[in-house]
Amino acid sequence: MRRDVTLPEVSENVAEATVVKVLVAPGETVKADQPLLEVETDKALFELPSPEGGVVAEVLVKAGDRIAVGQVLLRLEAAEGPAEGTLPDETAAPPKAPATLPPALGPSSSSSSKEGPSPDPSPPARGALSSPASPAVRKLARELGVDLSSVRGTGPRGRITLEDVKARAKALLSAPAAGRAAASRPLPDFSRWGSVRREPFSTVRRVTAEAMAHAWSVVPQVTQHDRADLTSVEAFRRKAGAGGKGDAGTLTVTAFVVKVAALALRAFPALNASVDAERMEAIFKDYVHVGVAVDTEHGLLVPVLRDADRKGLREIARELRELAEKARLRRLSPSELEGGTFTVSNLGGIGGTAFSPIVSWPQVAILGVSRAEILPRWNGEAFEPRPFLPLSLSYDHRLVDGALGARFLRHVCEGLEDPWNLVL
Ligand code: CAO
Repeated sequence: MRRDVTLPEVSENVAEATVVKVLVAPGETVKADQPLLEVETDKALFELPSPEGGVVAEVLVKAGDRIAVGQVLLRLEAAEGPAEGTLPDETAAPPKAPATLPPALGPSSSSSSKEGPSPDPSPPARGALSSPASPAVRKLARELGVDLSSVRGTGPRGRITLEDVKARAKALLSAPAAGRAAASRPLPDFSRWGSVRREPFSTVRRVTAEAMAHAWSVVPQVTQHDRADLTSVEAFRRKAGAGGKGDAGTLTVTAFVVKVAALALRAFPALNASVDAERMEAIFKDYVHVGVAVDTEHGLLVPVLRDADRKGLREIARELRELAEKARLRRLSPSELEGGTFTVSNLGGIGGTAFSPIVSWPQVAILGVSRAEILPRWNGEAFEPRPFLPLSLSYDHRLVDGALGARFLRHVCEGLEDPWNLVL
C-alpha cells in the first residue's frame, strides 16, 4: 500500500518550511521513526520521521525546496497491510485523507502549541514568517503582493482571512509613496565595478530581515543610554561562587539584567505592553516573558524566558544557559520562541560601548547591554575605579515617552546597583 508522507503542522504559526537534506532515496527500506528529511522552519531544525516501516517509493522534494504544511513530500510503500491514513490505490474507495505525521518531531516538537495562539509573531525569534492561512488566502496574498508575515490574522486562532489580506493591501497602497518606491527600487549592477557573488538568505536570515524591516518601518523608536555601577553585582557574583563555567549555579551578568529588567517591567507596565495601532489602544500584559538575543552560527535567535519576574536568579541563569545552548543547536521548540513581552540583548561579551537595538515588534522596548568597563567615579573627594555596565534602551515612542523611558532605565540601573533587593 502506498502512503503519502506530508509536512505536519509543526506549530500554529508555522505553515512553511525548507528542506535542508533528503536522508533517504527511492528503493531504500526504512523503519518506523527513521528520519526521512531534515527540515528547517523559521524557528527550528528538525528531522521528519517515517510514520511506519516500508520502502521509499518516491521522493518528491529536494534540498532547498520550500514546502507547505500538508504538502506530500515522499511516498512510501508500506511494509504490510493498510495503515491508518494510507492513501487508497485506484480501486479502493472511499478515499481517505493523506496521512500526516504526528506533530511530535524530534526535540523541537514537544511543546508544539500548548501556549495557544500567540499574538507575537516575533523575529527569528521574533519571526513571523509563516503565518496560519489557507491556500486561498495565500493565493490572494501572492496576487496582491502582500507579505503574509506583515498581516495580523483576525480569524480563529489568529488565522489570516481574505479580508485581512485585502485590508493589508489597501493599507500598503495608501502608504506614503516614498516608502513603496524605496522598497521597489532596483539594485545597480554591482558587477560593473568588480566580481560579485550571490548567496540566498538562510531561513533565519530571511526572518530576521523581514522582522527588522517591519519593526523599523512601523515602530518610531528612540534609544536612551545609561550606565549601572556593577560593583555590588560583581561582589554578589563572586560571593555566590560565580565563574565556574558549567556550574549550574553560575550567575551571569545577563541573568542579573534579565531579572532586574523583569522586576522593572512590573513597576512600569507601559514597557511590558503592545500598541494596537488600528484601535489606538495599548495592550498591557499581566505576564513578563523576556526574550534574550542569542548569537548563533545560524544567525540571531531570541528564545523566551517565561515569568522572569517570578524566578530566582539561579533559575534564570540556568534556564538562560539551556535556552542559549538549544538555540545554538537549533533545538528550540516554536513555543520557546514565542510570547516575549520585552527583549534583552547582551553584546558585552563581544565589546562595544553602546548600541541602538531595534525594538522587537510587537513589543515596545528592548534593552541593549554593552561591555562593562572600569571607569572613574567621583565619590565627593576623589575618583575611584568602578565597573560600569552600559545599557541602551530602545522604546516605541507611540506608547513610551522619553521621560518614562529614562525613568525605567534608571530604575534598571538602580536595581543592578543594589542587587540585594532581588534576593529579599
Ligand atoms: N560586559 C562585560 N563582560 C561581559 C558582558 C558584559 N556586558 N556580558 C558577558 N560578559 C563576559 C562574560 O562574563 C564572559 O566572560 P568569561 O568568559 O570571563 O566568563 C564572556 O563575556 C562571554 O559571556 P557570554 O556572552 O557567554 O555571556 P552570557 O552567558 O551572559 O550571555 C548570551 C549569554 C546568550 C546573551 C550571549 O552568549 C550572546 O549570544 N550574546 C549576543 C547577543 C546578540 O547577538 N545580540 C544582538 C542582537 S541584535 O543583532
